[in-house]
Amino acid sequence: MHLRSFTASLFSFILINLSNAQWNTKDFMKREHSLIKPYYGSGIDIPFWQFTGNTIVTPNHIRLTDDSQSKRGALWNSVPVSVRHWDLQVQFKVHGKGKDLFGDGFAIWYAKEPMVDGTIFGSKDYFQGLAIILDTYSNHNGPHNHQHPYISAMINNGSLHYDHDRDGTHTQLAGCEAKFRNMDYDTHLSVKYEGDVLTVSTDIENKAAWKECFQVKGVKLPTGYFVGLTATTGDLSDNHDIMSVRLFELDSPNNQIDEDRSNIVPSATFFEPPRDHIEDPKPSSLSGIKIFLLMLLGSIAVVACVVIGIMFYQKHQEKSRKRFY
Ligand SMILES: [Ca+2]
Repeated sequence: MHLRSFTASLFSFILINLSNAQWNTKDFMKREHSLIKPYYGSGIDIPFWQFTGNTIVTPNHIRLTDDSQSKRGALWNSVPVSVRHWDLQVQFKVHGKGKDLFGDGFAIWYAKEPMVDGTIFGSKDYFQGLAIILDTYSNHNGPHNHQHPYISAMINNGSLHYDHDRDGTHTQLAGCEAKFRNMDYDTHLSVKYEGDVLTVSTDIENKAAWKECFQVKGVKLPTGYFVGLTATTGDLSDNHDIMSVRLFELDSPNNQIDEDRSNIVPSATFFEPPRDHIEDPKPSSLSGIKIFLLMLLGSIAVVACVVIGIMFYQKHQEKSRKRFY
């Protein structure tokens, strides 16, 4: 073999391997589902994205709400996600003047219906899909088992209602506390959906590493839904800023051939038992009967004791009388 052709074949061999290596790379970013700065002033479209409400576009971030009352902002990807396994990474910043009182928070969506106004952090209730909720304000005045801010996941087939009064604890799959507010450095969240396993991780401690918030197995989501980010303020407020969104396509686990998921309904086999499900005190008929029966038994026992006591006393008296006479 000539040195020249040998060099050429060696070169092509390296090239083929390089391209193979590239195809095997797990982190394959989908540009049509990603949002990377710089952004341009409002009025100019962002490719692949739509926004509504009070959303403000600046070169460095997209502000879903500013730190003022009764605002709502939404940012939705206009291309449905066709990949089956993905990792959605969001760089965000939630900050404001409030030291103890702030809200309400924001939500990251993988939902059937984008751009629909509603009551769940700026999108519709009874939705179909997945919501990752970053709730900064605790609406629940009763006993809470967790602190806020709190990150939780909800899967909905369109039939479930998100209950703000209980901070969604009755419908959440899982959750974790996460102090992501008013940080000087960048804060990140990863929503990974790979082989029916949903994993939510955070990077909010400036360590440039993911820390698992929770993982739930048995989550079934269809393809063809939309990625969205929405936020609201009410009486309390915060700036809810999105710096970037990146969706990476992941290889299917074990490289198996995936079934068609385009027409399934979202479902989850595992729901967390409601942790704050402490009912407000109200009269219960069952416990009323129980209390009545217990009191009745108690009275009978007391009467019986008194009667037996009197009988003993009388017998004792009789005995002592016999002794004296
Ligand atoms: Ca809340």
